[in-house]
Amino acid sequence: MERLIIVSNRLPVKIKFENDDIKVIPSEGGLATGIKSVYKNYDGKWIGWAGIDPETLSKKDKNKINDYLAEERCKPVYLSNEDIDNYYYGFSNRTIWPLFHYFNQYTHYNETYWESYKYVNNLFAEEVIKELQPGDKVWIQDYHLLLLPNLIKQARPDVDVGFFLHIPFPSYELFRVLPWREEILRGMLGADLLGFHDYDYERHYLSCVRRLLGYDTLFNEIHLENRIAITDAFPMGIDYDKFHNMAVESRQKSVKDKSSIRQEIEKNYLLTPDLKLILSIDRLDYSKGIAHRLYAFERFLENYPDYREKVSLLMLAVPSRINVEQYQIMKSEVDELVGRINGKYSSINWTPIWYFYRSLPFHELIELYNSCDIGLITPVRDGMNLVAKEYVAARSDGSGVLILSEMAGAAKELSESILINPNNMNEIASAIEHALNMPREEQQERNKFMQERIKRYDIKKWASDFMKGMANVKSLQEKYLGKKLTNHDRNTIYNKYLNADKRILFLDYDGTLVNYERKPQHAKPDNDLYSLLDKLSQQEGNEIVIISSRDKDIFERWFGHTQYNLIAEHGMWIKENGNDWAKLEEDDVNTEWKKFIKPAIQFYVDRTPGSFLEEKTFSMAWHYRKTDPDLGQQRAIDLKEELASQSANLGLEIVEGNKVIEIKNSDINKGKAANHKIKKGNYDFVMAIGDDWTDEDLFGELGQDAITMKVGLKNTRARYSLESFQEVRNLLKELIATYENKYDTVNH
Ligand code: GDG
Repeated sequence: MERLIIVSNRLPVKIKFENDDIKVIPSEGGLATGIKSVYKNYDGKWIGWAGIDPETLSKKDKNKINDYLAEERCKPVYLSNEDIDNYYYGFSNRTIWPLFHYFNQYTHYNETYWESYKYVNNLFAEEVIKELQPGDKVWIQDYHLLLLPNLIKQARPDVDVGFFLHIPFPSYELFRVLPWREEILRGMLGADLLGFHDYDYERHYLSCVRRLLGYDTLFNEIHLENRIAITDAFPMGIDYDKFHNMAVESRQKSVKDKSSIRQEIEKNYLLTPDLKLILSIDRLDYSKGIAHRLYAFERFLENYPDYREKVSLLMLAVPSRINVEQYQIMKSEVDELVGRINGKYSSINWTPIWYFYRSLPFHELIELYNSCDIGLITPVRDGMNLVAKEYVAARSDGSGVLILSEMAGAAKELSESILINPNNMNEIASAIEHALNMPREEQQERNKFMQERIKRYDIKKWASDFMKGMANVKSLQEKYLGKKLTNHDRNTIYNKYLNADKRILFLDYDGTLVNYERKPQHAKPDNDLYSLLDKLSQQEGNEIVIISSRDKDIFERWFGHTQYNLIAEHGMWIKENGNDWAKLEEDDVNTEWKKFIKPAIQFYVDRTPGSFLEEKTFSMAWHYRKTDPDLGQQRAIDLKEELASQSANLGLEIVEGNKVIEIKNSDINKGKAANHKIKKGNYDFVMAIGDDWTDEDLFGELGQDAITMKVGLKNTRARYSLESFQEVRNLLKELIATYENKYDTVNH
């Protein structure tokens, strides 16, 4: 059976010490339910922090805990108090959490936190790596472990890694302020599949990867040096049946079996029979907009005075991260606000806000969901917000109105709720009034749609969809990797090379022989390259042709002093064996079109900082490698369209290269130029290596007998693919060495 390793900050269990005994109680949480549902297809293990300080445990207790956890298929990572302070309360909850929720002003940039975060991610990696067996899958959860995917991938490239982020991923403008932004992005990129709740978070992540790391993306594919990673949106669901069925049950017995909260309310407050209840439940967290909600309720009481004494807000805030000062400040703020509003509006018969700062057992939560007329959920930013889904699921008779912030990921799926902007107090106040007056049939109609949707895409479906996503990535990767050169292929090529008398090697330049990244200085030939090409061209029977869309003058400067064959400008110019440059095409190639097209390209240069126009004798190119990647991409699409419409019937061709759009006469291309060479010789070894679209003509023209290779993981006509320009150089060096070895053997 396949194995699945889940990794999260906390294990889905609680460890309790009772009467000198230790108990391990499995969690009822949504994530645990989802994961358990996919476990039936896998042998699995869950690795995470056990929530316990190892210093307080005797060796015997520790062993006992490990054994109990093993029974639950869990393996603990032990973290010291200092780790928890710096990694958990520090980097996770004082840096990542606020920044990713757009609370830049609360974000701490602290080296000690960062060092601890790296250290703990490494600790997790060690534990995971110890567990791994060939063919395992690993699924990592959330923002505490952003570096873990890459730590695992580096150690075990054979293992499939998935990652799911439960909180938002912020926009580039915000993310880029993080001093460790590249490390974080690369850490996450170790995953083969990266899941987010929402397409917007996915889009932000892709944009950061493009802008900060310079990787190309094609829809949701990220093209890394040696692998494809995929991003996708998986909106997390809840265990619908559990919430709904329990609510149905609870309604049947609620009259006799009241929850502690209800008993407390009835004991302490006067309750009028027709009092309407608004429910709010969250962890006490600044992202949840709890103060906003209180101000909005106050505004409601102000704007609609007739509802005083007829409506109360029941607010449950679950204590959370109390070690972080921002949470303490917020608690005082909420306490004061509740006191002030109650002080202002309370009467003998009525308390506007009932506020409880604690967590409740599950059945009480259900009772509250089921019995309160309105669910009011107003986060200022929330990855998903499961409480909103739970409120709808637990409406056993389909009545009830959900008022939900647009800023919660859940808003996309719960569009039949009343959606509000949490910063707009008047809008929330009128939404409450609207909800109080909504006819029961309309409530049921709206909830019916939402319940159906939440039931269909529940937590089990979420987990199984993610696992399907992992399988799909694998087959996509295999498709790309299918062309990777194997050792067997290499040997075949070396043998063919050795046994041939007349060889020709067509080598594209940028991205094939040199790195074609953002820095232009990398494009110049270096000494290693000259020496490699010299050796290659000096081996008996060899002709090498550097074939490029580059301007001939640049090639003259770089290679004019050598004996290599050069083909420039897509095949317009040729220089053979150190002779002068000659035109490959007829003299009368028409270039009249250039004067019409140039202003159009110039217009794009002016509007796209970082881009430039390169004018060659027979073509014009718009380069956008150094522009903002998203802007460059967008402008490239627009320019292509514009050039296509302007150049219709002119016999021109628009070619999309690596961050360049080029327009040229359609009868000039690398394939035709190569053919010109091939015709002249009787070659028994033909090889062509290239990295972009313009090389596809070359591969097509040379046909099946030639050894064609594409650099990078892209769709291609070539027979093989190589990872990088470095791998090209290594392969050429191997060819030289194989030949030299044979030559030596023959002579000694
Ligand atoms: C993060 C993201 C994303 C709450 N009070 C009690 C209680 N709860 C349970 C709820 C719900 C869960 O806690 C809270 O989940 P949320 O999704 O609302 O919020 P976060 O804790 O911030 O979760 C969030 C989520 O991860 C999943 O990806 O949706 O955006 O911030 O399930 O029922 N449970 C019990 N007693 C309580 O008093 N038993």
